[in-house]
Amino acid sequence: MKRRLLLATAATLLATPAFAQTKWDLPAAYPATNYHTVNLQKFADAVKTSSGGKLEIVVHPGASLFKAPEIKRAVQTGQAPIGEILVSNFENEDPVYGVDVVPFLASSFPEAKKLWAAQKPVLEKKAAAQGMMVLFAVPWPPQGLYAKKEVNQLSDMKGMKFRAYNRGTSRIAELTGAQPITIQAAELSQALATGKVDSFISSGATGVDSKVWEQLTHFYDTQAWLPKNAVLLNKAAFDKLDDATKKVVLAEAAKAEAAGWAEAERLSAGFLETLAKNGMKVQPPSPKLAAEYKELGKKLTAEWLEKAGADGKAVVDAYNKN
Ligand code: PCA
Repeated sequence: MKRRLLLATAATLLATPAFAQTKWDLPAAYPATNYHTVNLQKFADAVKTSSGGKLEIVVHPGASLFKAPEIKRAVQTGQAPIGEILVSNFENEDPVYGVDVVPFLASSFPEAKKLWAAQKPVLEKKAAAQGMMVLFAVPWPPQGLYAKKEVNQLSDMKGMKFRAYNRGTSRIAELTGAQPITIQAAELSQALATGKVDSFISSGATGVDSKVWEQLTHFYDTQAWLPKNAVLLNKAAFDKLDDATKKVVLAEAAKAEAAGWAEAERLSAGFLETLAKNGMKVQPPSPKLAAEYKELGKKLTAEWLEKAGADGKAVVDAYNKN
């Protein structure tokens, strides 16, 4: 009996591959076709190949594994070893997460990149304190205003049912007399279709993902900020990898960051063309709307700086220095 057991154990050992294979589930909140998700998939494929199959990352798009606001906690607690978050979703936890949604602080791709360089050390410190690492970040295109009617000045937003994705976008609704309703991108189409919301601020990418032309008519290209997605990694999960695989993860993360930024910028104008092709009026804001929005931006910047304390000041100072 004992002998048979021993033989069985030996057989199992022989059947095990020479290396330990690790599988990581990666929850993501945006559609499989979105360039963020495509970039994650390429990262996963590259890690698998470069690690010789030792590490497999399985991307779960569309908030199918965890809803967007739950992903950070899932990675922190190790329920998911790795996950993609919208950084500014966590402004409620700490205002410093909201820096890339401060209107007009960084409103072009080069400025957003500068802001990322300034923001990264602070985010890395926060992540480390929660047992996580920041692997890489990729921006969304500049944020504009979607509506179902003309908006020539901020007061035209009064009474709108405004979809917000975080604290900063809710605050814009509050200050303009619109009604903020927080809804993540995965539920946006549904909220538009049922009339729960009739306006929002986001990128052309999310407008295309959500086929907003089915309900909305106007897009104002206000280019107010470029929020970012970041990929977080549970540090204990990382520590379990062998040294060679750790190197692969970090090297492929750096490549994914560079590729993601390039792709966001490359696709940006095309999203607005798609909105226009589908019948939306895509236009720059009127001088009045632009001027009022800039003023609102100043107010929001001051508010944010006050809330974000020393960490916030450090990010903005580092940003202005470069
Ligand atoms: N799309 C995401 C975040 C920013 C963006 O452009 C959204 O609207 O939820």
